[in-house]
Amino acid sequence: MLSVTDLRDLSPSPAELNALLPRARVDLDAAIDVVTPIMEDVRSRGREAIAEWSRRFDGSAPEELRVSPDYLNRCLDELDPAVRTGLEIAIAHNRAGHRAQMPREVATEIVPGGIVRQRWIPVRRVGLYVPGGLAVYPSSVVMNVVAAQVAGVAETALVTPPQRHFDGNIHPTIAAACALLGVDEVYAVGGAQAIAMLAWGIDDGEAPIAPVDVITGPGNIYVAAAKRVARSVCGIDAEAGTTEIAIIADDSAHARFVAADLASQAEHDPAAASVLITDSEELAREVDTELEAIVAATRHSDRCRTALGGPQSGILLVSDIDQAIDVANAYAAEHLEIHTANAEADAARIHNAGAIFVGPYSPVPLGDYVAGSNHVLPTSGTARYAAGLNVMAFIKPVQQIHYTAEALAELTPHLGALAESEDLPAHGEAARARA
Ligand code: HSO
Ligand code: ZN
Repeated sequence: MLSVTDLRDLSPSPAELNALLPRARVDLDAAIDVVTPIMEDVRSRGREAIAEWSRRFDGSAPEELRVSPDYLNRCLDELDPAVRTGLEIAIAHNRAGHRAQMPREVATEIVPGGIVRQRWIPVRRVGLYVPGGLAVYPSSVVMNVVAAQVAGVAETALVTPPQRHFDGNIHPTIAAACALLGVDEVYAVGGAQAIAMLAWGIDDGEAPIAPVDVITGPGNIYVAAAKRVARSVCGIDAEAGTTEIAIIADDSAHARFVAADLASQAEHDPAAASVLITDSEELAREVDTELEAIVAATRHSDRCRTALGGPQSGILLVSDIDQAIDVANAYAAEHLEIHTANAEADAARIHNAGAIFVGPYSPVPLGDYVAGSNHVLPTSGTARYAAGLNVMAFIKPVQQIHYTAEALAELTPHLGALAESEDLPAHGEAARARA
């Protein structure tokens, strides 16, 4: 089912290796051309434009853009108790995981009486995008909202597409998750029109919607493109595109576990990428056989088969685990699992991955829901420089400077010399004025 690329006798340069790796090519520039006029339209015509674009792309538009608190609460009341418990556990675990990310404020006495304080200030208002396409992700509500709440964000506006099957309202499980998390500013709008609404706000006479400081959340290529456009007026998180899983496995790995995890992410999208990097031909064969069985029996069989058979998926045969690690670092997967005899030590050598899952009992779906880690992660190789969603997306490091008269006086001659060297005498005078 998976195609095989043999890298064993090759010692490719970084560029050659990159060309050999299975990777979907995404044309974000073309998507930017599509979303720009939509966003301009929303910016100038507000609600009316949103309703028109929603009808066109989502097949329905809600009567009221803002979801009523009544609907949110009713959906929580009617939520399957098992799902409610799952969400509650996900929320509690994510709170713990994200609290650990919060940096501490530190005051450093640079010179006697001269203090630089490193503060971390949350942005005031954020917009969170929750997709509602092929699959509906209440878990993404948890991932976005908990990170923002732990960071100390004051206002959260959440957007998610209207659903035709629910009379243009948002998906009931997403609504219930919002209610559970105490998010009551929720809008039934998706796509580029939602991103435009968040970025520029709406002020057309009816209840105004304020622009946000930061937009986060995963979405399709048009949402990603819209976030790039919005970046001119607000902050955005890293781009999370179509899901990817890469697994490093040696002959100690359990083929069924490996196959099950490859299939799990293939289920997201026919364009999802599942990549096995192994030095064991036997394991490669076993995994492929297991995959056949898993895919034949699973509910989204067609989707999985397309994803696993696509050029973005495959098996990479390597000579040893050292090469496997080099290949994984070059690929920079959104999710990387390590099923090797020395999994923890091998994990320490990974420097490019959105999130690293160590050992046979840490599958990606654990991280998707209840591990306490965030599942909004950088894709398409961007894990080389970008991080998954975390509290840092919502807080700004700000330095606060506080010197005494004596501390300033000590440094005034040095400041003056530097100011003179830059031909900025008024800078030196500002310091000397206090002498
Ligand atoms: N694996 C997806 C997240 C997700 N999985 C949501 C299930 N629900 C991207 O990290
Ligand atoms: Zn997933």
